[in-house]
Parts: sequence; C-alpha cells; structure tokens
Amino acid sequence: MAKVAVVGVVGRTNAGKSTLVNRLVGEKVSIVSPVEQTTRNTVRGIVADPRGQLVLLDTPGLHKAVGTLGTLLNRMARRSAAGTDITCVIFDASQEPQLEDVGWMQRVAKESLDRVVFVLNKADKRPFFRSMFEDAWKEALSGRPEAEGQPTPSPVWVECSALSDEGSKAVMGALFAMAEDGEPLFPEDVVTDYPRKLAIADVIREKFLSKLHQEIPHELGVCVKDIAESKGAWSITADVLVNRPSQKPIVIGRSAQTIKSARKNAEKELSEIFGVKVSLELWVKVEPNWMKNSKLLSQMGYMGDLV
Ligand SMILES: Nc1nc2c(ncn2[C@@H]2O[C@H](COP(=O)(O)OP(=O)(O)OP(=O)(O)O)[C@@H](O)[C@H]2O)c(=O)[nH]1
Ligand SMILES: [Mg+2]
Repeated sequence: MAKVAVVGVVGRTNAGKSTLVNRLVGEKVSIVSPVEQTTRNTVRGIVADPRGQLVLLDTPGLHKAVGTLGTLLNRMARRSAAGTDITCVIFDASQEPQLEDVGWMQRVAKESLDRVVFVLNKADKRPFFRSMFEDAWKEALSGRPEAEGQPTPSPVWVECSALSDEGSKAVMGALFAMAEDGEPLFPEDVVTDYPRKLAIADVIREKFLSKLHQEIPHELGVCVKDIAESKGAWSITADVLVNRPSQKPIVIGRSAQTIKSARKNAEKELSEIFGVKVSLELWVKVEPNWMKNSKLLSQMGYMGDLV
C-alpha cells in the first residue's frame, strides 16, 4: 500500500511556503511574490510520487492582522493547520526568528503536535540563522505547560532552498517518512483542486504585484466575474479592485502600460496553465474598504469552506 498524508504548510508571510509547494508539486499551483500576504486562500497542491501521495495545504502566512482581510487570513492559516496529518512549518532562516516564527514554535510545543517538520528555508542565502532557530525552539519548549505523561514534541529539522530541487527532495523525504499507509485521496493526474475562478484571480493579481512592487501592496484585489468558453478559447472578465481613487492611475500606469503588461502576462500564463487561448478583460474599480466588505470578500472566495 502507498503512503498518504495531508500536510499543513504553515509559517509566517514571505517564508517561501508557496515556492516550496510549487516545487514539490512540480507545477505552479500557488502564486509567489516578494510582497507579504501573497497567498490569500488555502491552496491544495497534490504531489504524486512512487512512494504515494501528499496533499499539501498552502496557507496564508501568519502576520499581525490589520482589518477584516488580515483577520480572515490569520484565521484561515490557523484553521488549516488543524486537522492535518503532518504540520510543516516553514521558516525564513536567512533572517533572525521573528515574532510569528516563535508563535508557531510555541504552538507546536504547547499542543504537542507529534508529526512536525521544521523547514529552515532560504539555505542558499547568507547569513543563515540555524542556531538561533534552535535556541528559539528550546525556549518555546521551556515555556511549555507541564503535562503528565505527554511526550515532548520533537520536530524533524530540514534545511532547504525551495528554489532548488535538492533542498525540496529532503523535505519530501521527511514528509514521506512520517506519512502512513493509505489509499490516495485524489486521482493521480490531479495537481490541485483549487477552484478555477480563484486560481485565475491569483494569476492576475501576481502579474500586478510584480509590476507594482510595494506601491499598493495589500490594497489590490481581483474578482473574476465571468469565464465565457467557446471552441478552445476563454474570454475572462475580471474586476481589479483598489481602495482609493488615487490608486487607480497607478494600477493603470502611464499610457495604460501597467495594466496592459499585466493583462498580457496573465493571458500568456493562463493559456499555458489551462491549454486554451485566453483573452482577458480587466476593469479597474475603486471600491473603498473592499477589504472590509464581507459580501465582496465572500464573492472573491475568502469566506468559504476552507479545508
Ligand atoms: N533566496 C531564496 N528565496 C526564496 C526561497 N524560497 C522563497 N523565496 C522567495 O521568497 C519570496 C516569498 O516567497 P513565497 O513563496 O511567496 O512566500 P509565502 O511564504 O508563500 O508568502 P505568503 O503567501 O505571503 O504567506 C519570493 O520572492 C520567493 O522567490 C529560497 O529558498 N531562497
Ligand atoms: Mg504564499
């Protein structure tokens, strides 16, 4: 019988969770960017391997919550870690441990989660703070309430660079070593079951993020309104939401360069992902406080059933 496990991939924002999930799946299922809070929904990536199947839940990184969207993202991250077989905590070890890193360690220590992998990511970078993470873990254990007969949790530590195959192989090895025998949960050729509209919205958002960098970090939302399919071609209409009128010209860019290039790049990638010709129609809309508008957020898929 093959091995099978549901793995919650958690950690603070920007640690490299989505990069690692894409690397392990071998296909891009989750968007990646240097901007914090890139992942906004729990994306399931499915790894098929001769050893068996891993279902990876890529979650939004935990961060200090600001406003409704921030609170929702944190709630999703916490919920996604519950009810999984293995918890895989990703740390960006090219920086000293941060508050959110220590928060995950305390959680692992307190709840005596037994199957845990600690991934020290970005091992390609210098300096690398392995010993500081080990010290932070010792401290998290020392603050643990004394519970009779409870075994001390002992995570497996793996160093990795999610940007390379080598590092991710070590993570995969650690995960399969903890997986139990079972029947596959998904058919073999499936790499993700993330809903199509959300996946499309994510790709569009990523193309804007790579153009805008820090200018409008978290105030940009994409809502896919319609996908019209005909003879191997899709016409997709989507709203690009901003918070304030002053952000609209930034998203559009001089001579509409920003939006045109985001549209082109998104069309290209979506065509490759779905194997059909894709044409995109984007409407930039000012929607004050869209991040606090629960009706809009639920239309965009942020409130749904998560795991
Ligand atoms: N040098 C280096 N950069 C990495 C590595 N892994 C990820 N990155 C970069 O780190 C940034 C954040 O990566 P993501 O995968 O989007 O991080 P995340 O943890 O999913 O972030 P959120 O979705 O915001 O929670 C991107 O610019 C990646 O290219 C790594 O092993 N080495
Ligand atoms: Mg992510």
